[in-house]
Amino acid sequence: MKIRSVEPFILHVPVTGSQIADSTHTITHWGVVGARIETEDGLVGHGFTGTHAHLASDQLVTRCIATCHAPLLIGEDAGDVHRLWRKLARDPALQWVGRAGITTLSLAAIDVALWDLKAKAAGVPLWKLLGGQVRPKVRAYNTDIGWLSIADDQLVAGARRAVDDGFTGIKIKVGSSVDRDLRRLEAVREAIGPGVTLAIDGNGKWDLATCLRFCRGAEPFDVFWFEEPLWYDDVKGHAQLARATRIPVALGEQLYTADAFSEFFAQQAIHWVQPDVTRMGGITEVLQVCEAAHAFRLPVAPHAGDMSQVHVHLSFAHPACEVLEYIPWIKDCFTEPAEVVDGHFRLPQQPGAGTTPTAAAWQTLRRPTE
Ligand code: 0YR
Ligand code: MG
Repeated sequence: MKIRSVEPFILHVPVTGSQIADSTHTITHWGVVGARIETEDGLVGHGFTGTHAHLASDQLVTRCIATCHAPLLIGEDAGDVHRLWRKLARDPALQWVGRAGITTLSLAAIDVALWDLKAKAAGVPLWKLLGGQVRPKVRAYNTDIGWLSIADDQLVAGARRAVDDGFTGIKIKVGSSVDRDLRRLEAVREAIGPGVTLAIDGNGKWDLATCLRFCRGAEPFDVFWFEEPLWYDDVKGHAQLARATRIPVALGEQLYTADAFSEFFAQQAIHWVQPDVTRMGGITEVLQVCEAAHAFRLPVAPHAGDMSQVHVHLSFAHPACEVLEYIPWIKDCFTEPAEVVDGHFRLPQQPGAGTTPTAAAWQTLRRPTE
């Protein structure tokens, strides 16, 4: 399993409709920015991070893959995932310029590619390597019906449609104005009835005072969790909010390290743990967060920066993973799409991590890496 080459790639994939918005971003495409690693015996692995498809910033990641991380990998045994993770994550030159950020996204792509290779070499889907199937089903919740850019009547119609399609959980975005968001929350709860879990996501927009006011109004609508109510890194603020409201607090999609999660655990500032293999140092580091969460008896709901191609393997295999986000934008770019049937993800069958692009996606969606 000697590594012969590490090549970066960028795919830009359109979102549903022409664009979507949450409280902090409006986007037209999802960026699949990654590494293709080939071994001397001809095995190929793919891993990627998820971006908002801005070519110039995506190219910072591909540059890191090609010129900083690739040279550390050539000639190494791809099977030594943990050793290579440390070699890259603790490289003195890179650590000095970025212990988090672009270097982590690059590391994420490479780590996932190494796990993809490992599973392919063993001839098994990744979930088998991660300990085997721990639960019969992985419940999906639908985020794609809940964007802030969707008008009120369409939001309600979409929520109903998702429930008719078999989803038992949905998530809607908040963070526009307290009045508008409460009105939308109430309308959606009324449309879907009491039996469907309804989460909300603020994407870090509001301050504590606004969150407190919003939560007082939202509590009657049985909110499953309030995700990223406050600025991503604000441990103290989330701890205060968690004490002040009955609504559980969820976060983690913007945290780069296991250390960052530890701080939220220690301060009781989090109820739902949402690590992302595309944001942290890949599967290797997300496993560490899942183990820590499990030890604290906190449930994990991985964030879909990978649009659940990789996280579905983790969710079938790790006992802490309770529910998984569904956004269908990029699934058809892969040879085994993360499909949901009757509100649950299908168990992956193909060897690997679910990251192998189709020939069609590879030909039509690629953008220049430099
Ligand atoms: C768009 N999921 C999220 C998208 C999504 C974001 O900005 O990146 O809404 O990743 O918060 O839970
Ligand atoms: Mg979110």
